[in-house]
Amino acid sequence: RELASGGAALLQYRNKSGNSLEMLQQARELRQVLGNSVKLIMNDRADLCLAAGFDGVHLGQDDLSPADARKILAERFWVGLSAHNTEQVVAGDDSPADYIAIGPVFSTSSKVNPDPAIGVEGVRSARRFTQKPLVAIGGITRANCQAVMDAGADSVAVISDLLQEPVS
Ligand code: TZP
Ligand code: MG
Repeated sequence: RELASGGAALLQYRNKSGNSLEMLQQARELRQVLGNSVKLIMNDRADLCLAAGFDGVHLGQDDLSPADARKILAERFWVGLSAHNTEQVVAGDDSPADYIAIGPVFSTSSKVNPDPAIGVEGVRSARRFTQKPLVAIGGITRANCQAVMDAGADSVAVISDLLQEPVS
């Protein structure tokens, strides 16, 4: 997959307050505006991934399991999984998830009730437990991402650093 070879730009649509209808409308708009230039990942919801014509779903620990999401989504869809500690990385490694997101690495204000920050050492530790593509998330910035990649992440997921100061 492109993620493993470092080729793909992914954009996740994340909406923690909208209802299903609002989410679907916004997701379809994103697809329309962006075309096929970027892989679009739906947060939490396999059903909305399909309905919006997205490329994959990102699952949290309280969402459908990767195995159950796979019952809904054919092989061509990407299924990502969030993990917050070693146990969850090990379980994710044993699941049909295509990639594992580990974090929060640093403190974050983009998530309500985040798990404890695992630091760069947490990324290094997660790397030992999976060969799946590992995405680091939580407080990642353009300034600290190199250290995170050096610890073994294959890529990083960023919200606030890009929203506060978008790439021009
Ligand atoms: N999961 C763990 S941290 C996080 C999510 C969704 C938010 C990351 O946002 P930011 O602003 O890049 O810290
Ligand atoms: Mg989620």
